[in-house]
Amino acid sequence: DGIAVDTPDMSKLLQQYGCGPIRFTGTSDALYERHLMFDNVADLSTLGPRERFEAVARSVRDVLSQRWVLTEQTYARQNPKRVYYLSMEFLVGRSLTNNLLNLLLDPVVKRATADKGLDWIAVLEQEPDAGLGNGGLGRLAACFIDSMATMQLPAMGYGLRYEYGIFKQTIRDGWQVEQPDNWLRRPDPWEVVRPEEKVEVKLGCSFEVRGGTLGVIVGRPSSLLGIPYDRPVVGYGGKTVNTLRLWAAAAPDTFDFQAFSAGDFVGALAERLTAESLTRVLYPDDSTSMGQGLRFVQEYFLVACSLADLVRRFRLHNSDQGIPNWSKLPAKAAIQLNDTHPSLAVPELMRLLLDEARLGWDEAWNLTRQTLAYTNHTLLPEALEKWPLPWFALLLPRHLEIILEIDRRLTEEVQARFPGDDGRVERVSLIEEGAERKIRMANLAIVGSHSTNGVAAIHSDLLRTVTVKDLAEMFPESFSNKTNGVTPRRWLLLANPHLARSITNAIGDGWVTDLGELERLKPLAEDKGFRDAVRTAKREAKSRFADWLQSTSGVTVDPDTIFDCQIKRIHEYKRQLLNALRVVVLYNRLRENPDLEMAPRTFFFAGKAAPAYHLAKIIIKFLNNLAGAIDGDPAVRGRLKVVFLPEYSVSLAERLIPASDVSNQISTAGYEASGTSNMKFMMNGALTIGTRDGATIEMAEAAGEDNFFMFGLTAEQVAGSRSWYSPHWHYDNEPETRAALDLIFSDHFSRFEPGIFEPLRQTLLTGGDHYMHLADLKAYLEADNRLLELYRDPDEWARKVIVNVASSGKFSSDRTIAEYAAEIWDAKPCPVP
Ligand code: B1H
Repeated sequence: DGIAVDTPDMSKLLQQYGCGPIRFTGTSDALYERHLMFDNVADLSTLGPRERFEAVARSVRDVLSQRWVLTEQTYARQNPKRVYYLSMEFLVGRSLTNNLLNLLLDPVVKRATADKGLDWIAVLEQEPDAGLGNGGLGRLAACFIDSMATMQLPAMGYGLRYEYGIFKQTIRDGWQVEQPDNWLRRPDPWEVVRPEEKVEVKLGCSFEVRGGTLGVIVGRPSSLLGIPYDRPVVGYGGKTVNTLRLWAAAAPDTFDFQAFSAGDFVGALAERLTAESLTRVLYPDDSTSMGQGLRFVQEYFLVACSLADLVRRFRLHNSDQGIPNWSKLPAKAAIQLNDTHPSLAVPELMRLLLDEARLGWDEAWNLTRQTLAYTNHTLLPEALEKWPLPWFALLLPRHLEIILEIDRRLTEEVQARFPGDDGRVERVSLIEEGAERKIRMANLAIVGSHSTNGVAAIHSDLLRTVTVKDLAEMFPESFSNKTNGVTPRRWLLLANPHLARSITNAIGDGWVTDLGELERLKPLAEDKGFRDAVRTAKREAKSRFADWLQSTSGVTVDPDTIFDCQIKRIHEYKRQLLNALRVVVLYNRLRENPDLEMAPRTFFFAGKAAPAYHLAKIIIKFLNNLAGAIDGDPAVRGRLKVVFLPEYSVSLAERLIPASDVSNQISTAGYEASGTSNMKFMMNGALTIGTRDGATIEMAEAAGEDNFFMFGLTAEQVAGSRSWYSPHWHYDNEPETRAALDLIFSDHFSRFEPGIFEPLRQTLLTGGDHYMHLADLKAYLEADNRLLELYRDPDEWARKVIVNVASSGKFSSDRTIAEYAAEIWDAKPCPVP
């Protein structure tokens, strides 16, 4: 009667979750029915899919909650070394299907929903994406916490509970329009607020937000409260349930209405709202730092709340008669800084150890360095954070003192080790001199930690040998590489059920937690049955995607065409324009020679532009106009189609990547630190056409260059030819390049908006083009030809697909986390009984 427990496996599982035999649905005291009734207090017949989603999600949370509590109890009892991952972004996406999958409960719920006649898809669609990040950096943090829970590491993510995540993108007349993402409008069923674990954050002045900028009231110290909102992070198999703790800002309960406002009660309440607005919204910039004061305070708030919280936990478990044993801190806590965004952790931890623990400088400094570790995610100069020194003076005067003392000692050390090398002193200094003095946050993070890592081999090399060469020479033992990875649970098992089933049928399901097992698929490239299974899975994913697109947007795509994708933030260095030029060349070829034999293709683009990044928005407009013009041209109908998919998100990526045949990874070599969508495509059986950049280099190495479509200048060639590179040479000497540009500048794609694409001329041609698009266009087209050639032989194509999938094992975030745990954190699993 609706009792979900009828197999020994299932009852064992529910015992593991501490639930015993529970009723998930079907009776009046089953979890789902109770939530539906008592959370809504309404006539059940009036409740819609949203209420049903909440009831299902709450039921799932009920099932995992005892395991969640037991996980924390186990850590408290065992007192292992804990890992803390500090990040301004966690791009989690949806949680319901992921949690069900990781709890191994999806069969139960499938049956229960069938019993109840629930429209499961409609229920799932009710969950908004938790869009608490911009792109790769935020999604990496989400993959990492999944891997850490799966590997039973005693780990915790710390971030901010933005009320508004990354903006919603709509396209109007081809232009990007931003809409606020009010994802918490409806109560979130996963989070648990823990007001009793609030922390206080002190600031050297008061501040107010007016028109989006931060106004400072000097000389009036203030304080804020950080309220923790916890989200469960379920490891695969449901053994470990870790915590993602997100901080929300609030005004202190003791808020002094009298002293502050002299009777202005309403004004005082408005000030309270100011405090709460600190965590209102995520900054929508990727790979660039906008240098906003509000962002600066957000970053400090994350650091101050998280360190206060973890130091409190440390004291609780490592004190003797009330006296904390501070020397144990590095043996009990590893703090990983996700880029420099939380790098104020260096002076904040120093402050806690100096002023609160009352340690001497040297001891505090050693403990700080041994506890902290820093990951760099980009070499783009515009992304390297530098905060004006006067802001420190106003908001964080004590931190400024500490930073200046760190800098004084650093300078002494440089002078002692490299006497007379004033240039070096200037370059490693934490302070950038100039009209306005600034603190270099990357230098601070490197000096104040024992570990600095890049996110792919080429990136770590460039970081060490070019970007921060002098610091790497001073602290060579600090530097290492940790190539990124992605979680195979969400990105293969959940996103691509058909391919996942084919793989499991062939080699068993060990790959889910040990992706290296995929290697065993290699010989099956020669197995016709497996090739057919892989082809069928791809075809299935493509028609699923086509159906979804049709039903949600009315756009028709043909699953029998090649699906060729570039989906990522819009940025000049990622070179969506290079891809667009390729499409224009192909379009010209077909216009000139209608009988040309060319496999029909659908080109998908998706991605958001930072709202203030003007050129990126023009690129979006161009892609949309390109799509429109090609659609309207009968000469290429059925042979070439371009689709710009609005609102790129985790959920959209989960739909599109499994359906893709071709993955474009075409950044200017030396600019994409790693990339992570490249790995998701590879696992899902797409072939990659790409430049030798980021982790794509290591992917090609793993699969063998024969199975990859690499082209273009290397990072060395880019650096070596920058001074003499001339886009005009390519325009003058390459007929197809010229014809493509001429077509664009003839307003062929802007017939009713003449001249709007003039800025593209400036970028690609007359402005010298920092990202050297034209230098790689010819090689791109040649690689594209090789790809099309291969496509004519479906068996060969399938072989290469299989070799790619089989070679993608290295790119599991489990492997990445194993390396962090062994080489940076010295952290061990702490299994929950
Ligand atoms: C990456 C960022 C980033 N690198 C500043 N840097 C931000 C910088 O809000 N901000 O101020 C936000 C994000 N993001 C990406 O990190 C790299 O471009 C990718 O190549 C890499 O794969 C990813 C994860 O390491």
